This record gives sequence, C-alpha cells and structure tokens, in this order.
Amino acid sequence: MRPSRGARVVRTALGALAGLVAGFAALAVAELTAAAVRPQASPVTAVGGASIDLTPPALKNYAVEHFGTNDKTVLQLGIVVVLALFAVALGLIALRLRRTGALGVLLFGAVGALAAATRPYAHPADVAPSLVGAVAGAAVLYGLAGRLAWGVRRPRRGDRAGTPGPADDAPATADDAAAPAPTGGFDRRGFLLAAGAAAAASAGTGLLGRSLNAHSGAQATASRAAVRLPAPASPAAPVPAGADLRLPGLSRFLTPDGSFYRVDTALVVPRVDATTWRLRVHGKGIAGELDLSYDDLLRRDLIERDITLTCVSNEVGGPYVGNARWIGVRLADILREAGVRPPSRGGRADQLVARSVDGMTIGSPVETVMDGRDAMLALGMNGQPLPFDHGFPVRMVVPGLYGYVSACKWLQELELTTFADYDAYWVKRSWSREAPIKTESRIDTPKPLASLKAGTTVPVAGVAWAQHRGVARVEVRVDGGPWEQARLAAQDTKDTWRQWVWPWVVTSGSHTLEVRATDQDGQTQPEHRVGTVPNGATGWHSVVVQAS
Ligand SMILES: Nc1nc2c(c(=O)[nH]1)N[C@H]1C(S)=C(S)[C@@H](COP(=O)(O)O)O[C@H]1N2
Ligand SMILES: [Mo]
Repeated sequence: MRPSRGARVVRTALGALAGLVAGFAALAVAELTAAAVRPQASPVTAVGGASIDLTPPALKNYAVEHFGTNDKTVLQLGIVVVLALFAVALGLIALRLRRTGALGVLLFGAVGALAAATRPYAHPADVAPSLVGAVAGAAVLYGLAGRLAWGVRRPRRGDRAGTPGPADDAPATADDAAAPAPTGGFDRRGFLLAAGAAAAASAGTGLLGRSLNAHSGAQATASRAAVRLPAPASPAAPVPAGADLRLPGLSRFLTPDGSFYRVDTALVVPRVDATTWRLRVHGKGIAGELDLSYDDLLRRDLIERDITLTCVSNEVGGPYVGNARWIGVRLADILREAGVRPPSRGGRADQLVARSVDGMTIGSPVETVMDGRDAMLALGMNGQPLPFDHGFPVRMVVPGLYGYVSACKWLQELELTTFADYDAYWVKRSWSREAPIKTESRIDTPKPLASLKAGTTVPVAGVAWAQHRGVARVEVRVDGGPWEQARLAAQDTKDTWRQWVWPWVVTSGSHTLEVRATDQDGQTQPEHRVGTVPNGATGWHSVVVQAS
C-alpha cells in the first residue's frame, strides 16, 4: 500500500521539524558546553565574530550606520536564521538519507569549531562547544529521522520499548532512498513524543547554559568591585558652571555611562580579571620592555581629564559621540620610561599599536600621543572603574583622534612599530591610517519634523566638537538665509565638545535649520558632504521642522 499524498506531505513537514529540533539541540548543548569553556567559544558567537572580521568594509559600515549598537543582534539573528534554513534542509535529507543528514550536522559543528579555533587568542578548548553540540544535534536528527521511516509501526503496549524500526538497519547509502516499498504510515506519535522531549530537554539545557554564561566572569566582576580609584595627582578643573545649558532635548555635557555610545566588534563583552591582567610594552626603539600590572598603574600619579570621544562611523548629525571624565596614567610617561622617543626626536617607531584581549588592533601616531596632549591609559570613567562595556580594566583615550585609531578597549599590549610595517584592524578594512577628528556640529533640538508654534521663540541648540583644537564659533541659518551666531556655552577644555544655542522666532511653514562650526584654528566645517569612509564624514547637519 502506497502512503497517501497527505501522509507524504505530513512526513516532509515533520522531517523539516526534525532538522529544526536537532539544530536547536546542537546550539543548546553547545551553549552549556561553552559555560564550561568560555562564553566566547559558543558557536554562534565564534561564527559571528569570524563573520564580523570577514565582512566586506562597505557592508560592515552599512551595519554600523543602520543598526548601530543593534548591529550585533541583527548579525546573530541572521546567523540563527541561516542555521535554521540549513537545519530544515538537513532534516529533509535525513528523511531519505539518515546518516547523511546526521553527518551534515557534524559538518556544521566543524565549521563552528574552525571559527572558534581561529579567533584571535583562541584557547584549544574553544572547539569543544561546537563539537559537543554537533554530536548531540546529529544524534537527535538520527533518532528522530528513524521515527519517520515508513513502515515503522507504532509500538504497541507490550512491545519492547523503543523497538527499532527497519530503517535503523537499512544501509545509509543512496540505496535507502529506494528502500523497499513502504507498507503503511510511520510512527507519527512516537516522532512527536521524541521531538517534543528533545525540544524540551534542549530548552532546559540552553537556558541553563545561557544563565551560566551570563554569570561567567565572576572573578572579573569581583576584581572590578574591589577597585578603589585613588585621588588623581592631577585633577580636572571643575566643569565651568555655564558649560551645561541644561535645555530640554539637548545632550548633557557629561554623557551618563548608560547612554554613552558603544562601538566595537565584541559579540561577548570581554570580562577581564584585573588581578591577573598584565600590560606588555615592547617593540622598536624600546630600551627596556615593560610588563605592568593593574596595581602598578594604580600606584602611579593619575591624571583626570574631560575628553569627548567620537567614532569615525558617526554620520553628520549622528549619535556616536560622548563626553566623559576619565582617570588614568599619562601614556607618554610610560613610553618615555620604556625609552621611546617620538620620530621628531629620532625615535625609530612612528606607530603605537594597541592590542586588546579580543584581538582588536588600533594604531596611533607616536608623535601625536607624545606631543603633550592628555593621551592616557584610562582606568576610570566618570568617577568609577571603567565599565566592562567601555574597556575594563584599561583602555586608551587620546584627545583629538577618532576611536578606531586611539581608543583601544580591554587593552593588553602596546607595540612600537611603523606605519610602513603594520596595518591595524580597521586600516586593513579601507579606513585611513591616521584620522584626526574633524570639526563637527549637531542640532539636538528641535528634533527632525517637530511641529512648532509660529510666533514663539524656540531655542535651537546642540553640540559642536573639534577636539584638541577647540570650538570657536557656531552659526545657524534658516532656509538658506544669512548665518546667525549661536551663543556658545562655556568651554570646559579644548578636548571636549561645546554646547550652543540660538533663539529662533518661528514663522509658519516648513523650515530647514542648518548648523556649522568653526574651530579655534579658524577652519569652518565644509558644506561638501562626504561619507564616513575613509576618515570621517563632513557636511552641515540640517533639520526640517514645521510651524503653524
Ligand atoms: N577592543 C576594542 N577596542 C575598541 C574597539 C573595538 O572594536 N574593540 N572599537 C573602537 C572604536 S571604533 C571606537 S569609536 C571606540 C568606542 O568606544 P566606546 O565603545 O567606549 O564608546 O572604541 C574603540 N576601541
Ligand atoms: Mo569608531
């Protein structure tokens, strides 16, 4: 008796389901295994990390600009969707070729293991989650596909539990596709029970793995909680009273940690134990290598400075800029102690490459970090040890340089080299070797498409930055009319952004507001718009509003 068309359709759908359940089981077991290794070793994270590094720069740029800090969630979702599609395909294959389907799951495990093994600073054990997960997934698929074999009768009461069906013994060659004519249905009930059990077990396993991973890094957390930042030897002057205009809708002068932008390639934020952390300083022109502990840094004279950080991926009017009060060790002091001289004094290295625990490399000009500006190895942000998201235990901060050429988080190594000899991570991906921050200004209020009341006076306000040069002037114009001088808030330092406000008497209709800043070198922001690649966007920010 040939199975009915209906039965065949149902069986196909259940084959797809078997693939999904097997994929789910693989990821769940991998997640739990990762808890025993380290969260970074979970296959989705490892494959995600590898794909971030392999992503063409244009696509990566698009992702940062369009998904912002959500880019990683979008990436991981994408990976899960792709995995689900392959899982369905393997489930369908397993309907005909059980072993081939199961082998396919193992192949995916191998891809995950390869990704994990080739991440920077991978540990040998990092392959375990992918491999263990894949074995579990393959077993689940093999078992479930067996329940879908034609002619396997539902075991009746009294039968041996789990009586293997004929398909279990069938050869796993292309021949089993042409297995003897099915004699009836398949074990639908047995399948659903087994699939349900596997899915439930996977959900439990996955949730346990997730929560263990979320709590990993307990030592790192404890080490951070134990930090007492000493009073800085060179404190920052208090922020001038008039630096924060405190207008509704205007960014606060000091960005709270929680709303400080975050841009990095880390799918799992590194949690570094400060008590075992070391910083190695080595390379060209070094008289003596340094190997410093966190306490070594804490014991030094600390400086405290307000510095505005900016990402090169910030589009005109964009959000990737924030201002904080940093505490740290003056970088030039450390370099001088190691015998480093800047190129202008005969030093052999013109590039300082910072390496992070997650393999990021960021290159800064030695000349710049030793030119007297407050380049630092930062330990604290806004009075607290650095948050994990922002680089605990130690990161670099260099006033006036975009983050990708200066602000290495989770720092672990400083190497003196040359720009001729070495290209850092982002430089290999089409960004410029050197990238001072461009003068920029942004309208924070009114918001785009705001509807205003004609006849009222509305404060047009925002921020402008030209780190290490300082903002000298901000101008606003309406509908391409004459430029009007905005009032500048008090300057904190030339390394911080500056607020501005211009009172506008609103007339009815639709209006375009534009802003431009001039730095203290006398350079005015160009009108010409260029994109963020290769060294930062230019152009005037504009906002369209309605008034009636
Ligand atoms: N380890 C590491 N450090 C990094 C990055 C990164 O991807 N990994 N991104 C850099 C970039 S592009 C910027 S703009 C700043 C952002 O710092 P924040 O996330 O603390 O705002 O960190 C820099 N430091
Ligand atoms: Mo950046």
